Amino acid sequence: MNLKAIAKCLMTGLFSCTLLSCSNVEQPADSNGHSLWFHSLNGDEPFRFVTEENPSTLSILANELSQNWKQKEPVIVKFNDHQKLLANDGYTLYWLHDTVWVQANTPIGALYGVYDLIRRQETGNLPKHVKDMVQFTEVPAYDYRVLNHWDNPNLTVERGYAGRSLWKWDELPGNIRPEYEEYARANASIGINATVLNNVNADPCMLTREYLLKVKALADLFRPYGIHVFLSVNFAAPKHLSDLGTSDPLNKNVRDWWNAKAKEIYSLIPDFGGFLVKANSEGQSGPQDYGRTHADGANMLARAVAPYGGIVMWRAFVYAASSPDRAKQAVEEFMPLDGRFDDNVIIQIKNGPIDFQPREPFSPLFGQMQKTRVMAEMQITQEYLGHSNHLVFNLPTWKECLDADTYMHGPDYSVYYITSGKKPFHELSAIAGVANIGDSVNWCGHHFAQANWYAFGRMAWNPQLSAEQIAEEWIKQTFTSNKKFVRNVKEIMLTSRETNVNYEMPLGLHHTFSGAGHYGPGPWEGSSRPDWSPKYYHKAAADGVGFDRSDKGSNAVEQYNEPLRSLYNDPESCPDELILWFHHLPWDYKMKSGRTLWDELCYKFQCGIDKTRSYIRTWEKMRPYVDEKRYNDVYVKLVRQAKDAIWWRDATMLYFQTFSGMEIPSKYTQPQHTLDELQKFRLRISNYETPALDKLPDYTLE
Ligand code: BDP
Repeated sequence: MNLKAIAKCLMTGLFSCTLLSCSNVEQPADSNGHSLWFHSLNGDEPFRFVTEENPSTLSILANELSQNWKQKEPVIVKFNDHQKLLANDGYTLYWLHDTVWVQANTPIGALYGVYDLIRRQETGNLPKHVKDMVQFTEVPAYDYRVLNHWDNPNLTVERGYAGRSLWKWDELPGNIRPEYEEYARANASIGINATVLNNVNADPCMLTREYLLKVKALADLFRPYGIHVFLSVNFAAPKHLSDLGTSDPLNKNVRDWWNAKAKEIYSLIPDFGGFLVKANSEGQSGPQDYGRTHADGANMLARAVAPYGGIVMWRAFVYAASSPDRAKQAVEEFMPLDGRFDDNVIIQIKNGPIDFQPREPFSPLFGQMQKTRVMAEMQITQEYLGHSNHLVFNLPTWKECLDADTYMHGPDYSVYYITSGKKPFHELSAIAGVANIGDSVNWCGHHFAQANWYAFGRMAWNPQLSAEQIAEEWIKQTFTSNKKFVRNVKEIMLTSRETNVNYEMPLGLHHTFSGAGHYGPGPWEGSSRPDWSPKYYHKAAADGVGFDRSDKGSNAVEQYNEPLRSLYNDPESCPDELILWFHHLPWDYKMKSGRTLWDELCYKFQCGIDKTRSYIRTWEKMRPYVDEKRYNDVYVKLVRQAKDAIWWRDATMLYFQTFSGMEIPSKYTQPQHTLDELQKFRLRISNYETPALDKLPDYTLE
């Protein structure tokens, strides 16, 4: 019965009819969220994997079809080596003579095609009337679509908020948990084809024989799902694991050590992907310890893996304590080395110049390196976005970076264009996401955090898919295709990123986090290292707020190509959402809206607060369509998110008030705690914990 009919029943007094129709809504069975986006296929029933000892990609494919293809048309899989278009894991699906054909060059391409078919079926996107031939061809945008796990051998996960590490190093290689294969299947279903198993702050032990055998066990399991295993390596490994006493990349013995290590790895794992390296950053060792450059270090490792087809992903996340503007450092350190990296080195650059903030401009390094392969690193785990307590669908942040035009040689040089292999020197392309996966039953801590894993994979396959399409696919497969549910939940997801920016750091503010776990606000905090303190970033003072990166300040704008340089340089033309990133402005500065900067900040925070409350109300209406368990899990976290939104506003604006002397307008939610109370509050969590909901400042939601 539709709404109009219900209204008519009410008007004509047929009330019992309405009640009857409501009680007919069947409550879905409880779910713990373990089945991810396969939920619509068989609820929480465990998937039956191929029982053979070493299943091949083709047996996995056949198994998926036999368990999940529910249509009457048969599916035929066809291989055709001559289809150049289909290189790199691509496939074609077509419907002809009441038969569905999956055409690919390789078994893994065909498996991707089968997952696509099943996705179309589950999201209601199969062609309806197949009179003429219908055809879809899909080729991934990036060669390597990589998850970076920041997992440690002691089972903690740096910035991981979903329990402990999925990899039970202490049990491997003997004990193979079912989750390992579930993980591989989930990744394959969204096109992810590479995984870096361990933390970029790498423990040298990962390269010992003992650990390599554990890594091999996982690689063997992942192989038929098309997933290449990589390792993060500690640059000082030769010094730690041998008696060489040095890790100097120009030392012959050190180079021999790495060559021998690569040979050993490839003898165990022939399709090993290569190395990810964090060097000379945040205390990690690197070539600069020996007076050498990033290129010297990267090329040494690249030459060790080159004979086997391996690659090196070398991170550009570098900064020194002494830097007057940390945002400038990657360009300063890497630009002089442009063109000096070997062909199998790719520089891995975080989306923004600082560190995965709710909003940053794209890293200017993308628009500068012209003779070096570059890739983007996104953060899936919500280090700065309320951990696994907040619902934040972060795909819009990543797309904002990929869609940004760098103007490298004039217009139409987006980050996507530059990184996806469109340029001649760029045959090698990759994109990475820092994983949000742990051993918690629902994999990611928050049921909606699964959407970020899903979205990263789908975007890495095709960055041109809209956030709306990806969100909708995920909702339908994870919950239900009920129209009302899809429409409402999609609205929450698609607005959640901007909401998060508004309640945490609007108008280009950044890093106002408390150092304790990067969860709550701490704008008043200082630090032994200035660039680790919020004060360094917001620069709030009597004369105003914001970091002056214009040509009158640190001149970081200079690292952007025109017309961006001029656009960002002038507060009149700088987009509002980045204005305090690039400018230090008086509290009464007149914004484009006509409001003063102070009022605009109050307004933006209030938008964030209001929106988090609206999510609670929307979710309450979704109750009939979602199982009790997931409904409640999400509900309590939405409530906490709304409270945290007020906490963020109170902490930031009450602290800024000590400089501005201005009031929070009475039409807005008024603070419930004093600045003093908030400053006394201490959150004690490590960098691999998310705070318990009842350990956070108390707030009342009216
Ligand atoms: C920062 C994290 C830190 C990581 C570092 C990195 O706070 O834990 O080690 O990035 O990316 O976001 O290396």
